[in-house]
Amino acid sequence: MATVARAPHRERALLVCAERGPDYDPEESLAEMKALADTAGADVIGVVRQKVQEIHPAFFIGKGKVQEISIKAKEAKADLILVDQDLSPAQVRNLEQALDLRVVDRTELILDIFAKRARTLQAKTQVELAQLQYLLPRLRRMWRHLSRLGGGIGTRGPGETQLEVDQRRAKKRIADLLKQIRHIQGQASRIVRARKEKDLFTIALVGYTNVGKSTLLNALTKANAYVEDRLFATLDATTRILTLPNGHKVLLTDTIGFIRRLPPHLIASFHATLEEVRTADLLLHVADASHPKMDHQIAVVEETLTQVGVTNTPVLLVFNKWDAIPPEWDKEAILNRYPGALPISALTGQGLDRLKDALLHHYRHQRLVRITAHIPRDQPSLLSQLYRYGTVHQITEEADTLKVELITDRPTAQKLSHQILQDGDGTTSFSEVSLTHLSESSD
Ligand SMILES: Nc1nc2c(ncn2[C@@H]2O[C@H](COP(=O)(O)OP(=O)(O)OP(=O)(O)O)[C@@H](O)[C@H]2O)c(=O)[nH]1
Ligand SMILES: [Mg+2]
Repeated sequence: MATVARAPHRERALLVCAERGPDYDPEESLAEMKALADTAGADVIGVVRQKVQEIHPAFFIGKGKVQEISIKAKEAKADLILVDQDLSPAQVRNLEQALDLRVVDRTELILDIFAKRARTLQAKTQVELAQLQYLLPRLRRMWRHLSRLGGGIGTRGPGETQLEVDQRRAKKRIADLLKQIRHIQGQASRIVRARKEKDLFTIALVGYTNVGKSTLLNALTKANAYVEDRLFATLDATTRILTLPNGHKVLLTDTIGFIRRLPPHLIASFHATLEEVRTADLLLHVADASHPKMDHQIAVVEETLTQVGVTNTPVLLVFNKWDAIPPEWDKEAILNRYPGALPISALTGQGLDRLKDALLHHYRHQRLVRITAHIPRDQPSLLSQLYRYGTVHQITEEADTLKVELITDRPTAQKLSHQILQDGDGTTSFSEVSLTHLSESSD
């Protein structure tokens, strides 16, 4: 009874692992479902496994297995059945009827966690939408349960009317939520536009859930983001100012973590929150190096980024939790597999200075430009302006002009080219401003 003693209100779940497809990894699925169940507030008190060669249309798993689950569930006094696959509404309904217990599939479990964890209005609205969209085709199942408790009325009659009422209500609510989400999306887009206008450099933390993104945000910016050793601790976007080693200020955003097979409804309704990821100048991909499935998790994050609509954004990969790698693992081999990735520990601070240098490098690479301005020798005011606007790299005297090479960021360069054109005496004051990406060797 240890699990009950731990927290009396926790639910007892019997987990059904349906092994299906060439990519199915029993160990990974078991660990993931246990973590998801734990986060949702349930303890896995038993596991039933089945290899599913052919999906049974009515039950997903084989019909004979349903009997076994039923016996085991009674023995173990399970409150509900968790299935590590996504089931159709009919399959859930059939299983529930056969087992006389609640059946929750993987998507519903994730949605439940999101609902439980949502704190802000935006996150709550987004989760509710995803949940309702998921629920709509399943309403019949919910109503059937009620009808059964009420004496097993057939599919026609007042029950059907109630179902129609419920469906209408759900549809109306979905429409309202969509309206609210459009409003949220508008706000998110305005914030991003304002940032773009100011040309603020934004870095977005991305990664699998529970890899330490929020811990890293806190470590780098002294923020106070919520950290927990459970899945999906973060469901909003938190943005903080990060000061780079040269004193430059950029924005660092922490947001929702990814998981394999993230329900599409969630991706769609979290569009506004993921706007931060889509519009970032740089992605800081945080991986958990102490996780046995790190390679797989990295691949899932890359896939999800594509799904979310992120293309062509530069990515810097870091191996977090470097402190927690088991001593027998070959650290060199991990680093060799991902050239350019940095080992860090958000917890101990190891490698964070190198990370900041790497971020600065990326910032410079993307944002700093070299300007070459030819200014007349008799216009010293222009020269002093150049000094004010950036780092003067080199001044070369030419026939009538001074050739000044200056390094600065792009918005300043644009302002400057304007200024030189305005302040100069027309024809001779300004002959060239060329902006080129600063190459790696020159910073
Ligand atoms: N050993 C070790 N643990 C870490 C490190 N960084 C984070 N953790 C732990 O990992 C757990 C998850 O950290 P979070 O920062 O909440 O992870 P997250 O990526 O923001 O997770 P979600 O928001 O749930 O996606 C916490 O228990 C942290 O204390 C690290 O460098 N080393
Ligand atoms: Mg987090």
